[in-house]
Amino acid sequence: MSAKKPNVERNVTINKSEFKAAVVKHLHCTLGTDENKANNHAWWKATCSAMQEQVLEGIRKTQKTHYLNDTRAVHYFSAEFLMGRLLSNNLQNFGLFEVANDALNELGVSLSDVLEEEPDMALGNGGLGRLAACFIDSLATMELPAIGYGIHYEHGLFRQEIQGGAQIERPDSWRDYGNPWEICRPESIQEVSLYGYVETKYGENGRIQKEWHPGHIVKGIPWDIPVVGYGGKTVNVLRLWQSKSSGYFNWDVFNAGGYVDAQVENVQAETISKVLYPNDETEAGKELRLIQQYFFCACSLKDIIRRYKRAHGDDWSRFIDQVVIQLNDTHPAIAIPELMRILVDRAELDWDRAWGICTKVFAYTNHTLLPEALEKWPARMLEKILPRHLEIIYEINHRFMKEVDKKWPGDNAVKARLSIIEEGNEKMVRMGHLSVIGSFAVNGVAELHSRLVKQNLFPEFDALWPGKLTNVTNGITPRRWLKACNPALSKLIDKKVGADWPLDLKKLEGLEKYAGNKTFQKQFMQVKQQNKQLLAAEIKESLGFDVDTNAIFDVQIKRLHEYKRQHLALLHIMALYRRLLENPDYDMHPRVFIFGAKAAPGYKLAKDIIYAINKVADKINNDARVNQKLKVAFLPNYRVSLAEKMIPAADVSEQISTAGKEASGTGNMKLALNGAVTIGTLDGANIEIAEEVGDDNIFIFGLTVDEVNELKASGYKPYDYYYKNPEIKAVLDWLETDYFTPGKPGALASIKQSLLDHGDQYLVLADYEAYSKAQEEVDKAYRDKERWAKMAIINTAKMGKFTSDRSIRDYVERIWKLNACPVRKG
Ligand code: GPU
Repeated sequence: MSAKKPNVERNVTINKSEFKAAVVKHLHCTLGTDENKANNHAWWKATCSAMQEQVLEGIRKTQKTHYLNDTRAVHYFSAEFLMGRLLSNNLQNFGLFEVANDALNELGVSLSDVLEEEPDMALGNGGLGRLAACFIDSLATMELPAIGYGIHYEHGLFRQEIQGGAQIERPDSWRDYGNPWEICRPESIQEVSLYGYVETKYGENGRIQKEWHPGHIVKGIPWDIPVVGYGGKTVNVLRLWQSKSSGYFNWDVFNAGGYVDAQVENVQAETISKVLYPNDETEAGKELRLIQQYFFCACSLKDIIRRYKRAHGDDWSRFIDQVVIQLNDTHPAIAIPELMRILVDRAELDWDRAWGICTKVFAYTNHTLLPEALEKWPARMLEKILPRHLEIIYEINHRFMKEVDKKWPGDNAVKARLSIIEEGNEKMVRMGHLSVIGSFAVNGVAELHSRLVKQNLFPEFDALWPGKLTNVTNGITPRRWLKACNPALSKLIDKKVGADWPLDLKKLEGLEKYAGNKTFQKQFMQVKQQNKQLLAAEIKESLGFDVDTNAIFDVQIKRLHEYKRQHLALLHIMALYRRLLENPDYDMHPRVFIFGAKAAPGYKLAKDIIYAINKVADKINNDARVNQKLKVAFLPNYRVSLAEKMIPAADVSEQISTAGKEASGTGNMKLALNGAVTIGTLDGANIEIAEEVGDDNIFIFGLTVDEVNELKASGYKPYDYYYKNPEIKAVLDWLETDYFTPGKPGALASIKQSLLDHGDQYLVLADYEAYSKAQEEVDKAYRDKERWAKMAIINTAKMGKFTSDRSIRDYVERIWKLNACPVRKG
């Protein structure tokens, strides 16, 4: 094996016949079935169990090594981890993919069919959750001591069905038939308090003591998901907490004959980890969500402290050397007052010492500037659920306000802006402010975004603590997002630059010298063609129609949000349709527009946009006048495993958010890595992608951040564009007819309304013409086969910067100060 993969030293050696024997053993002894009866699902489970033998050995060795070396570790706190499927990834990372493939083959089973049996582990909404998954992959690959902490949601992100064009949400049940990867750790159960009141006591030395008398106690049960690094040496874990009632029965009620009533408390406790909130970049202010956040933070902190005390007893002096906690957005910000509570109320450290520890342990990543996504909790809600934490937050704020007064004496306006507490009708606690104040480092996720965080979101914090606010540009794991999802391209790359690019993505630059080479161009585009055929088959199976694989595959995949502007793409599609109807000879290369997007269930306009895309698609796909040149495919239930099929097949990557709104984007990186050319705005990481590939290899259009601000300041009037541009007028008016929704005129009118009467917040109409022109450039470029092949190759070649290994290296060197801890055999 090591001869085939020279640069990856592996810790696992198991051959085909041993793998076969292990699979059969698990089929018999774990699943109680046999080769003749087993269906693909059983084969999947047996294969996972065979892998899990290797995985558990890896976890044991890793944990022992970390313990013996008493390592400093990063603790990645995130309410979301969007892991997707694990079997193929674990096989790849252990270097056992071919072994498993051959072993199953000999058993008369197809590995690719077996892989399709695995439900996605969708414990996240979108980019933020997938970033967490890429980061823990990189951490394990780079042999860094790390643990992910999150929530063991029983139901992950909803499954999307499309009925009559509209999104319907169905519950996701990733563990309905058991999950072979997770390991329950009852020995590490924690208890978490909620509600109740705070008692103030006076100690002997006059010291004020606070005691929280909770009203409820719930149990947190840890489930460990293995995180296998590439090479199979380090296997870290993702520890997810499941909530349970602390006493299975309330015996008093039970004995009084209230058996059924006693269950109510159980149900309430178990509700905490029941379901993932499906909102992306909006805050609901729901009590249950705050409880979820506190629940997993409190469990995780107890877990960290238990581990620390095992090595260091009650000596807190080394805590900051051993522990760093990264807060993935503000969702886990409540961990800051929780650690203060533990240190001050429980460990009885004085406030300043406790605060000194806290502010050396936490670091915070901001993922958005959208005001509706910046978390704020009503002080009254905090007081009810976490009364002691609210007191601690007030104390943190009180001391912070004194610091502000030193810097800006008597300036009440600056105090109001910087205060953790927002005064108003209802007092609110600003979790972003708490996070900045309680952390030693704060980062945005792309250069532009981080600059805007400093300039617009937290300008005074930047002045107060120069250097605290910084940038770490996001990244993606090339193991999942190229090697595993695009085996044909991976093999072609191996031949040109060697096989170690998954660990050193800059090696892809070695492809650049072949970008103009006709033979290589042909090979590269042949791989693309193959991948397009696979996606075409998926479209046929899922939607029932054929698409021409010679057409441009133009892909927009991401959560549905107005700022991401799927409706800009839609208006352009309608315009192309109209141009083709008006002029059947309208000169364009055939194109298939392919979408994947879930809308938050309560986000009306987002759902309307999905409906409109599907209705327009129906009409176009069935209109023989145009459907040789134009097709639209909305693939339902967009998720990680579907992304893995769409991304390798994309020619064009749509990254068309309003400048300043997309913090980074990571789909942009995945698509470019797989040889798609971006059409995009100067937003988020698009800017850095453009820097890498060069202006000739990307289609940039539209307003810049400065131009957006100027236009808004000068009073943006969307009606001007409507009256000035007849195409805009025609397509917007078209939405109001019943052309796309026979018998239901006006069914698509809300989109027009939002763009005209509600002010077009995201400047869709202002950018329309530039977008439409850029699309003509795309069309022209694609028709020049050599030019396009060269562009596509350069995109792949220049994505080295965007490996999540580089992001993690940035965090490690500039923020976490961690050392790798190699795990060896034995
Ligand atoms: N992001 Br806040 C989410 O996916 N969900 C959220 O609730 C928030 C941010 C995304 C950003 O929109 C995207 O630009 C970024 O690439 C990603 O987080 C990871 O940083």
